Amino acid sequence: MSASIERWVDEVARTTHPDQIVWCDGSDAEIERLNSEMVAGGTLIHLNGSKHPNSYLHRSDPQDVARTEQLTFICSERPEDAGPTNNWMSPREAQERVWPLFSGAMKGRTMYVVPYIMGPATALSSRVGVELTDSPYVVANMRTMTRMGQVALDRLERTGSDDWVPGIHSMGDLSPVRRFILHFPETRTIWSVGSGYGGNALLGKKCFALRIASVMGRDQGWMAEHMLILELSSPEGDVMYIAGAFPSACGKTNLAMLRSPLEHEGWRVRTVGEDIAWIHVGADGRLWAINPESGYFGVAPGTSSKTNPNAMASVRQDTIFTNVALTPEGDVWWEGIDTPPPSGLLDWQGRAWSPSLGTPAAHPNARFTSPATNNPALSAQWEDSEGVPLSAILFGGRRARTIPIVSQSFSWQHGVYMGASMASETTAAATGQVGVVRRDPMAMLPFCGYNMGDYFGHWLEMGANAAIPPAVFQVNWFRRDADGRFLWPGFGENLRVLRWVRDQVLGRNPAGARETPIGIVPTAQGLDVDGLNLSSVALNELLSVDRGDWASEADEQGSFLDQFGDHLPDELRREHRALLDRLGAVAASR
Ligand code: GTP
Ligand code: SPV
Ligand code: MN
Repeated sequence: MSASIERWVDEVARTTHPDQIVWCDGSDAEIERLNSEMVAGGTLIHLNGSKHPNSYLHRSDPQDVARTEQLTFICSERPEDAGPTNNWMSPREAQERVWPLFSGAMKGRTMYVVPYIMGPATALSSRVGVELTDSPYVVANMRTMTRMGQVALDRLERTGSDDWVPGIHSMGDLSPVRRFILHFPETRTIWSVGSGYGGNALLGKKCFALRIASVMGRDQGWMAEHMLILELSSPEGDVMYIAGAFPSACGKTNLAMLRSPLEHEGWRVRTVGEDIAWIHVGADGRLWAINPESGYFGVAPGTSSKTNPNAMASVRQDTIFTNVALTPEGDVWWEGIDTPPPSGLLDWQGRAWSPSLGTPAAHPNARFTSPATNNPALSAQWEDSEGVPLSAILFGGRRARTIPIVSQSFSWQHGVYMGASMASETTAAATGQVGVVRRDPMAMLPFCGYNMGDYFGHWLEMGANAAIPPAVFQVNWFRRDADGRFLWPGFGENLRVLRWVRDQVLGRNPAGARETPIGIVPTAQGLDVDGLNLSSVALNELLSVDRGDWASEADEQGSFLDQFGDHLPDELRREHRALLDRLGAVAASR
């Protein structure tokens, strides 16, 4: 056992005063014991084993159901290193204001020592973390989401490395007034207090694998991204890997698990990852991606056997459901699942519920935690040590107007501009107003551990270092008609867009694509919409690039990027000017 870990555990225990300390080994016996303790203590409900074997329901504190971005800080020495889009707190203020919240915080509780690996156990690019937590629910989730326990200590021992990321987590008193999620990029340390919710408390996920890892990637020449990774196979036998950065609750899990409507023809989609990608330049000059996680912490509402059959199969067993509704038979229910709500339902807070209440039965950010190995569409390559080579990167978001269903960038540089300037409507994955359009560069606004201006520079550099960078696209499944209805069926039918992307990558689309001021967009014939019952008006709308909408869009992009000042790479300023020029050229030609 690593002496440095033991020393740190002792030191933290001297502040937090747990009743006992338990080192987690990740064994079956251990999780069975933890689960029965939580059931006995009332924090887990055992679900009906004939509906969901080995599965549980957890109800959060009603004030603790989503990430709290306003309470999330980057604690670099200099505010400039956090940049204008992050909350900043000096390490000294953190010590004075936040560290005291850990004092005695674990009295009457157990402190679990949770060693874990982000990435496959033997991959060179994997990294080890250790989370100290007083929440057994966090331990149970970390066991599914990461390679957890003895396997992580073994990796340190085998590699002779003492390089691990420390994270301290306490539920505290769960008051949002005393809740802080702090990241120290210089010491690569994480402190989280006052929340038990996923992204705030499962420190391997957003805190390490994105915020701290993005800093490591900047320093070491790789990238940590909020991206799905999927494998697309065609009837011709070629296989292509595509990554996609969409903001929280904007469709990564669903695209990564897409069930192809044309499976019988040989069009297949398989999942490599559904939330996070770590990306390296390969010896062959391509970008290679691994999924550092081993489970899915997915959005429940909207998930059904129609929209995402692979997710429904994945959550059939070995799953922790959080903040869904409970049926009298001990089954789970949420809005958008296959069946109408049964009577006698208890809502996500355990209160009697009926449709007449007009409130959702499941919390809109209710989640499932399932092992990746439950996914019937898991790629055979999902834990390859080298990762998979990316042919394309998609940037996506929720936009009711303006953004066409798909467009391709003219170059890597223009693709970085597309990512840096993208926006999306806010969702229930974070507390605050839902449905407000905000800029969310590369879907990383809440997850970049350093100045995003420098982050854009890192993207440009990664493309320059790759002889064959992926093609870059922007997609939007969420455009609406005048009555507010989605114009595009989405889900499985997104395969049609993936096929257009593949054709573009293979250079086979001469008649199916046209240049517009914002990028290369399908022609009306270019996108296969056979059998969709899509009116030509709807199709035109999906493919349209409206000059007026884009004039204000480009303006907003410009003022957003301006805030990065000297940190904004000149290349992006040039791309912005080039976009304005192209839009102006359209204006002049009409
Ligand atoms: P995080 O886990 O928060 O990072 O989210 P995610 O990007 O993985 O989002 P997810 O796939 O879980 O989708 C979030 C919500 O969007 C769910 O309610 C889905 O049903 C819905 N959704 C996903 N894909 C589509 C689509 O193609 N069309 C429509 N209309 N809705 C979609
Ligand atoms: C997200 O909000 O992007 C998620 C869920 O994937 S959480 O782990 O809570 O961040
Ligand atoms: Mn996410």
